[in-house]
Amino acid sequence: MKSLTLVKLGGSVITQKKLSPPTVNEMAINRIAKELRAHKGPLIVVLGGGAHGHQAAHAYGFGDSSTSPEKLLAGIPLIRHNMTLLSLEVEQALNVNGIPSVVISPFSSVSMHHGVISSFPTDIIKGALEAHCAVIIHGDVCLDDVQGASILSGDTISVYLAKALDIQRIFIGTDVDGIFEEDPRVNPNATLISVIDSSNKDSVLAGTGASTAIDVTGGMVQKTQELFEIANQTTHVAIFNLTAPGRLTALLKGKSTTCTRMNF
Ligand code: IP8
Repeated sequence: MKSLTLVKLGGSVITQKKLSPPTVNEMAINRIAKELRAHKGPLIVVLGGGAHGHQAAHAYGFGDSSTSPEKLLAGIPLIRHNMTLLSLEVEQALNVNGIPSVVISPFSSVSMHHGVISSFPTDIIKGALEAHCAVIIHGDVCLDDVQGASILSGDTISVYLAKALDIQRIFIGTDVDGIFEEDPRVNPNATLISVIDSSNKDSVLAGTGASTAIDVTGGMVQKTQELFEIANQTTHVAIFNLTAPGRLTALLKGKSTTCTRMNF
């Protein structure tokens, strides 16, 4: 599919990650919807969990290997409810801003085995894109034949779809400028790495710190590692600050902006 682009909206940008009960960041969602208009082709928007996903997941013991399957299963309704609310807010903002879009929820079709995707049909996603709808997919809780239920993160979805579909550009929106030599929340003078390639890949992984807010899906190291798997000559990957207005627009228009690009 020509110029298929995937944009991940980090949960810490589209929700108020430290507020409980979970609250969406309406201003950010509306601005992002306007920026997404800069893209003129098929579009997949992947949502991270933020307050809507991670607080409930944490409360039900996801991310802790000693939690019983019964407790994990009991968390399904609340996590699903919160993620559905978040996805509908984004869907509404996109539709209001002239981007016809539909939500496709992983829970209805994805199966997991010990925290890893065992089945993720993509026919409906392809069909919706061919019908000229932008597809919104959110991080979710899914049934798992070993542990009862598992969290499927937005980054894992992005990596899976990059391998399953012919995605040309993947833009991962976070609340920092990209990947730094050290955790910028700990050291505000940390240096931004503008390009990661085979020469600095290992030292980058050694330096990426864990996310500071509650994050049951592994923080920055796991996310960075997953992205390394998909960056290649046909799939362009960039990690950028989605809280900074205009950077998403610049990336979508192929212009230079502050970010970390992966070149392998
Ligand atoms: O914020 C997590 O997705 P992520 C999704 O991309 C849930 O790690 C439901 C916690």
